[in-house]
Amino acid sequence: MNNTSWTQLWLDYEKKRGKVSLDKDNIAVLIDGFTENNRIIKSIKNELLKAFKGLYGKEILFAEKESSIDESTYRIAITKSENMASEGYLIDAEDKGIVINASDENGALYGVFHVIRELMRGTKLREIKAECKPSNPLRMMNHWDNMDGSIERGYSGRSFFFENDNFYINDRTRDYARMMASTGINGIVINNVNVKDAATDLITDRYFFRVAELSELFADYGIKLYLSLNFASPIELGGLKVCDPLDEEVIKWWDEKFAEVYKNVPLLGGFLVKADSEGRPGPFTYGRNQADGANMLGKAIAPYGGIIIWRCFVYNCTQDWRDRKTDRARAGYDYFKGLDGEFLDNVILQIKNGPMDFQIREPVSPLIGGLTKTNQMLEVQIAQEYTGHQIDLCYLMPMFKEVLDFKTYCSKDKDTVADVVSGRTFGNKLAGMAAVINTGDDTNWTGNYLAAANLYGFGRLAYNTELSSEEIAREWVQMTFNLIEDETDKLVSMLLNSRGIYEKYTSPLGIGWMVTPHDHYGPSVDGYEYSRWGTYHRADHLGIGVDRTDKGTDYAHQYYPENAESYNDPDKCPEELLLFFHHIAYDRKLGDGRTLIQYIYDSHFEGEAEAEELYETWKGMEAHVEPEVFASVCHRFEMQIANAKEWRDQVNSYFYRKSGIPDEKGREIF
Ligand code: GCV
Repeated sequence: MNNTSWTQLWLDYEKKRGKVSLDKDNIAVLIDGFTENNRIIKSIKNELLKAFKGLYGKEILFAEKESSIDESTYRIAITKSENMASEGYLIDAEDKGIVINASDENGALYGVFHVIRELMRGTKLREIKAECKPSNPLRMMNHWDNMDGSIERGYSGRSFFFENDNFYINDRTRDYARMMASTGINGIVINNVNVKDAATDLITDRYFFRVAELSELFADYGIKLYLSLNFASPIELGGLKVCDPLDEEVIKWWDEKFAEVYKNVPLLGGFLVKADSEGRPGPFTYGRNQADGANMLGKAIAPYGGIIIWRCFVYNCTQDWRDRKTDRARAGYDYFKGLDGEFLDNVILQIKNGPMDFQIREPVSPLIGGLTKTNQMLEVQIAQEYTGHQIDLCYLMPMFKEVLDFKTYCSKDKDTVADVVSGRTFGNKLAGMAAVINTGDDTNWTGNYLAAANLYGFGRLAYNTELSSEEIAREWVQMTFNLIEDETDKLVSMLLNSRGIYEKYTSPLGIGWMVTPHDHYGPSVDGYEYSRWGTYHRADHLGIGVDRTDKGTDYAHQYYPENAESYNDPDKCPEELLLFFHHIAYDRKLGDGRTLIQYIYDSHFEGEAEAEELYETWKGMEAHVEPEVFASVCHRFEMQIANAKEWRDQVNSYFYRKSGIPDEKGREIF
């Protein structure tokens, strides 16, 4: 099988031909209660045709009414039933076949993809049963694609939306929308949050036509298109002197701008905004706060039903933190907590999972649940910026599950992150999850073939936060490959272990960073682009870690008391976050009796060895994987092992030199 089939990722029906069988000869689909020429219903029909043709070489019939289906034909009914949850579905067996009940087209679409998924996994048609509704109302992908075709933190080629300030809208775009819908994604931001150059013009007639065209294509799959917005547009596009959110002229400019935008792109979902961060303009310039900025836009967009997604990744990247009290981790909470309750209903705050920046391990941001009167959604990153650039294997669902399961103590019950960001805790209608996406124009979409597990996984998890990392991994492996059962198990466990392995050979115990500045791949123990004021790990000859207790930056007390108390105390702090919260002596004993320095050495040796084991396990799958895929993944593993060795050696020798304490096991430290 040649590599082009990978354009379809987990929806490669042809690949399953002969591998899965159908228990019925004739299939008819009856659509009942939905308008036949609805755009999503049309997509459903196309998908069913494609799936049955691909999987079994079978044509299926679309019946107009019940009576036209004869006794020998198995029926798939797609039935509108009002009492179902929005975007949910119920699949059940009935005498003549199965029925997919849904109250809306998105629910019907997801129900159909559920059936297809199960068929691809070898489930018999008549045995497919399910009752599903989305955990989160908003389930979004955020592209950091620039209009010149580059992608900020992209590791899979160039943008498939843009090149040379032009749009691509083609079959690949449609495949992308199909794949996203198949996992339950219902919103996509197509351009980078750092809005510069031509991207500022996305809200002008230079691009209206193309944005509208793309929004229509997305709508065929129940997906709303969103844009990232340049807060300084009134200056850059409107020729105004300021973009002060309280300035009358600025307010009027945005009112008129959104009227124009929605006249031309009526299907637009709204805007994502990065303000006052890493050089982006924002309300701070005018002495205004984040609510002033977000609400000004929220008010202007409200007449069109649009929403403003305002990021909380607001911090001063030039701050001087030599005083040991100033702490970047504090920034989100410090800027936003005091504004809780001041944001409009159509504004939602998007909060990164941790207080820093997508490290392999961080505590959950204290803003999540810290805000109790404000719409909020979780932002994670499947683009592997700090987690191996899609060279190293790092399946991220275990990390996201930990985040979702974290108990915030923000309420008596329903107080996990999953509860808060789904809107269950505080009754928010606007709520959900977003991921910075890991795609590009590489044929296989994600550079590393195995990184597609994160693309698939995020959508599935955002739709159903109850799914386990393992269930998601298994679905993906079964749909994507044709492995024997034993190998499926092995690949699933490779995925499940990969995050822990990456953490071991890079930066364990919550210390984070120690990564090459700017590029963020490979070790540089003291390196960090904003390190003018010293290192992030604050290691000296006695110990390592950042004191974020009440004796240090007091970040620990941004949490509710139950968490604050444990984070503030090195004896109670979860070990995996010890160095995030505490400066610890190298000779301090950890839970299992090992000293901190010994833990650091062991972790790096183990992590590297386990990366080699991953590769060995993969090699055992050669017989059942397409040669090109096999070879490409082998190449990535070779690079991963080289990377792991470099991390192991640099980190271990750095801390050996700093501490002067040798490895108890006498291993060579370079
Ligand atoms: C889009 C980190 C990344 C930046 C990114 C930023 C953000 O700092 O390194 O590339 O900018 O996060 O999330 O806005």
